[in-house]
Amino acid sequence: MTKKVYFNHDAGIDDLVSLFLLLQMDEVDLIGVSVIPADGYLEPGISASRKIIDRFGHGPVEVARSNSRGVNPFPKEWRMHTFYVDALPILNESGEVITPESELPAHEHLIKTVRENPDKTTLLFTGPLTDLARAIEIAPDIQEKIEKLVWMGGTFLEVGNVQEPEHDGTAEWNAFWDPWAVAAVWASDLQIEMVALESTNQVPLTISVRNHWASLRKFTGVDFVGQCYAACPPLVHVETNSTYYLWDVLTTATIGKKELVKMKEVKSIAITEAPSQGRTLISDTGRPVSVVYDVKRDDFFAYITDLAKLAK
Ligand code: AGV
Ligand code: CA
Repeated sequence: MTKKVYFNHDAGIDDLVSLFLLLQMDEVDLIGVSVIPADGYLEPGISASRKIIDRFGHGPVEVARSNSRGVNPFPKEWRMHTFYVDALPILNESGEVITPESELPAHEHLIKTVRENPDKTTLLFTGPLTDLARAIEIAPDIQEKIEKLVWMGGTFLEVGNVQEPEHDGTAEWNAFWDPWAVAAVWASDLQIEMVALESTNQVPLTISVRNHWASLRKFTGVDFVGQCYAACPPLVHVETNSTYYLWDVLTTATIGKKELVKMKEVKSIAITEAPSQGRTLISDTGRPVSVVYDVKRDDFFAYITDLAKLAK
């Protein structure tokens, strides 16, 4: 049976690669996409999403534009990546864009799509949770029609990936962009599966991964993935906060193939106050979330590379 999936992403490289991979999964029926301008820019994010669906999709999917804005902006250098993907020749070869943009803002588009789906919807979020928090605030009824939320975000490690003045470094960026949205979703009845930094630390983008994709570039889809990731520089001598992991792609892969990861249930709270804004913390007083704590690394890379090979 196919899963009905709604995808909200924030237009980073791995968000856009995730969209491409979702479109190749037999077991996934993608019923809607929306873009939030967090770790990317909105205009090229909408445009690149529509072109990826045109080029690599198998039917109509609407793309909606978020009007949500975060409290802690992402670095501009990272956000610029959206423009590089949108400008890739393979996405511009046809010279036209067919996939429609919704007239609704993302959170309303999410509500409408979930309500109109006769089945339950799986939500995939690979950026901040703002649009979901707003959707359930104005339409709490949709929760009953949501199978689960699969989210790339948060960490239970002591050290996250936010290195900013006035922050203690305990948060992950998607949570830090809008800490109140995390708290609102934590307060909901939704079932939550979280791919946290402890999960993605096992899948860094190494030179050997890049070279493997390069060796397979005769496959259009594998070449596309390699071209996308070429927009972020390979840093080999230092592990900095700009080292790239396959954060969102791992999260997306768990939807197509659950066996790639091991999950455990913990209880968690979401912190909104400085200096730990956006921290997700294990606590007996918290709400249950399933977190990925182990990845079959080789199987994961084989799975996504095989999916990319399928693309025509
Ligand atoms: O914190 C991980 C999230 C993921 O959704 N993003 C990137 C992924 O899309 C933020 C981020 C952390 N470090 C980054 C990020 C970096 N070095 N470059 C770009 N984005
Ligand atoms: Ca992202």
